[in-house]
Amino acid sequence: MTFKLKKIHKAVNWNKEDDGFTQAFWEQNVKQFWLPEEISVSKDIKVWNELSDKQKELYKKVLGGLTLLDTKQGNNGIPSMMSLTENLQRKAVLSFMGTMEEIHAKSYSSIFTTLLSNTEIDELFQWIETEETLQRKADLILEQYENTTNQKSLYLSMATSVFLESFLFYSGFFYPLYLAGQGKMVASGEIISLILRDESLHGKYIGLLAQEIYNSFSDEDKNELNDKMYSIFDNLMENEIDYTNLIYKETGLEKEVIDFLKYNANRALENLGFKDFYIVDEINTIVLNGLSTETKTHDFFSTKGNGYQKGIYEELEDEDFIIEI
Ligand code: MN3
Ligand code: MN3
Repeated sequence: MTFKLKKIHKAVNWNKEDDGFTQAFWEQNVKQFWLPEEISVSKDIKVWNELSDKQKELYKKVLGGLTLLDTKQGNNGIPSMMSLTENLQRKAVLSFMGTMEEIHAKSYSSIFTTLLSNTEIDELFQWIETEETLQRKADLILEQYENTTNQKSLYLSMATSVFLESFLFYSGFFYPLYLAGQGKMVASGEIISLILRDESLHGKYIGLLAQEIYNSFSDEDKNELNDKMYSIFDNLMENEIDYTNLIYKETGLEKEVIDFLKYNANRALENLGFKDFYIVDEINTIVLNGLSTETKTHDFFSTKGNGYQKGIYEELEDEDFIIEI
């Protein structure tokens, strides 16, 4: 029987480097692997019970919003980018990141199940589905992810992904970092730190892939992509400010959260190879300390350590990411 092959099927070959950075990112991603089951959120129950109703409400909402974003990133964002990525090592790195998105999404549920009643959890998931600014955020992101059909739209999906991971998440990260920095909700804060450490790596990697695609275009195409990219950026920021003003209402923290968003929006643009867009004068120092992705040695007598360690974990340095593409 003769069998005519439609095309040649290739296998991923890790024995050679396809580019100067993907294997390093694979290794770093794998080293950072963690599971929520390894952090005992029950340590937070006592503090949780001492928080005011308003504080609890805000905490639940920021985690609810983050759950939606991680769900979309795992189910839509990563698959859309993988679908048009030809290189097999790069596909593997993206796939690993996608798995981590599902772990992030699940880790919020491990916090909910420890701290909330079933009714409260149901109400929260109901809130996620009905809060307009949150739904609109998902809409804006999915509009791009679901239209990834060629290299230009792949570039814009990667830019959207970097905005999501390096910028939009931070309206949610702010409050857990703010409380953990004051010794409150420290175990949950540790989960947030681990997620943040992952997102920081994802934003850098996808930023590099995006820059490579961008550089393959003519000046005319680059101008067109710039306009579209900044338009996505503006729409996301406008909505994010509305979302922040809504959930942080009457906390007195609104301005600080928006400054923090702007600071991280600049970092997202940097990942894509663009200059800062905002001038940000001051960031809440408690929260800024929490941004440090280094794993500190756990100090059992204080609440400062985020000491989760698995295997060998080396601190990421900015120099690790000076990569010529
Ligand atoms: Mn994530
Ligand atoms: Mn991510």
